[in-house]
Amino acid sequence: MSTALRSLGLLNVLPSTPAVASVATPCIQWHLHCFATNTHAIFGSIRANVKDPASMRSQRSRTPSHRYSFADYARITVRSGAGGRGCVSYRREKYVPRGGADGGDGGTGGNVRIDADRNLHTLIDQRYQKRYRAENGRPGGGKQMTGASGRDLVIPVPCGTLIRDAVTGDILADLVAHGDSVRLAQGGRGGKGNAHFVSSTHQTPRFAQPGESGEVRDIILELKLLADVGIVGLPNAGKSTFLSRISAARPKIADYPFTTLTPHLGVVAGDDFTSFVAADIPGLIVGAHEGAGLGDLFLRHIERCCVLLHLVDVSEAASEDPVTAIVTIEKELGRYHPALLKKRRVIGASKIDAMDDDARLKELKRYCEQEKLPLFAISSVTGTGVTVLLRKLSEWVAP
Ligand SMILES: Nc1nc2c(ncn2[C@@H]2O[C@H](COP(=O)(O)OP(=O)(O)O)[C@@H](O)[C@H]2O)c(=O)[nH]1
Ligand SMILES: [Mg+2]
Repeated sequence: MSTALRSLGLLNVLPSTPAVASVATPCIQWHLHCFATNTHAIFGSIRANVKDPASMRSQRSRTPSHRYSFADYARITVRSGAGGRGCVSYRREKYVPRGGADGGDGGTGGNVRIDADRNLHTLIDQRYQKRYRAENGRPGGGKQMTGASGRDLVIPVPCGTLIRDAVTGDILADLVAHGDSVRLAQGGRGGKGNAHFVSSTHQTPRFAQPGESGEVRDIILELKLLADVGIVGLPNAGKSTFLSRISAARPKIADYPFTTLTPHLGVVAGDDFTSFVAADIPGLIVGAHEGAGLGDLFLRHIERCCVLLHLVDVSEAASEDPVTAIVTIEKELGRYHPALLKKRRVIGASKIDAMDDDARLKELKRYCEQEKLPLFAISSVTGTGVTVLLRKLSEWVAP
């Protein structure tokens, strides 16, 4: 995905500075520039108020509630530093009569950057700090001294964070690997000092430019976990038990629905297969796409998975028969995003140790043959069929 975005040039996207007429004097150029920037801002905000139904829908369905402890979404405002103002000053020195203008330029404002950091795992910091501001440039000084530039502000986020413009909904960057970085707001330019405006007919200019103001942007950060295999299924299908069997992850497990309230990642390593990362995605029930239960908020985490492991309880204790359970979940996946159904999907018939007879399993087999879905019968408690399934998953996720 990130490669696709990179090839489209979506990384390091910054608004361009409006062109200024080259015939104007530097001072007029400056005012023209300010006018152009303001006009740009006014028309930008008018455009932003035009409601696009598609983007509205996607915004609404993805706006999470803060009820969940897992911080995978944040809306922040970033502001780059303003440029320092130029200085008005004149050279005064012994034996140098009429020393002339020597006001220096203001320093450039700091940029705001977002960097992917492999040591972070959630967007918890951005849940508490909503406003970020880079340092302003310092004003210029006499003796043609340029002001110091403002320091850049770097906001570290976990790998797998997608950055959107909060107003337009456009994707600005997808920071997948450690060290990926995007500049979101460029610091304002420093104003020119009066030394710049000296000419043969105007030898003592008594003005200098003010610094350019910084950019302000509203940004949405969405964390999409970087897992190879996404484990989905109805509550109590045995997803968390399976993840804790195959990895060191310890999600909460119990025989009531919604035991697990946040996604969990686990690294699956074996002697005879390549290791991969699996994610337990909780909360899918009928109507999840409309917000039932935990809603479909966590489905964003399987958008990057290459394989979906769909677990279904085939024991007698299951509340639904396996085929109905599969159809329910597939409908929810399709409603969230049809592309999810184009991913490679595997059905895992779980809890086979608790089966009294294999009627349900046979029915499921028929359905899977008809739909051409691979089926694996497993038990996370006894370990039956688990290694075979893991080897197959590892084969599919291997690059
Ligand atoms: N007998 C048996 N019980 C299981 C198995 N896997 C999970 N369970 C039980 O099923 C219940 C729900 O499991 P859990 O992993 O929390 O399901 P989740 O909601 O899909 O994460 C728990 O009481 C587990 O002990 C299994 O393979 N065999
Ligand atoms: Mg669970």
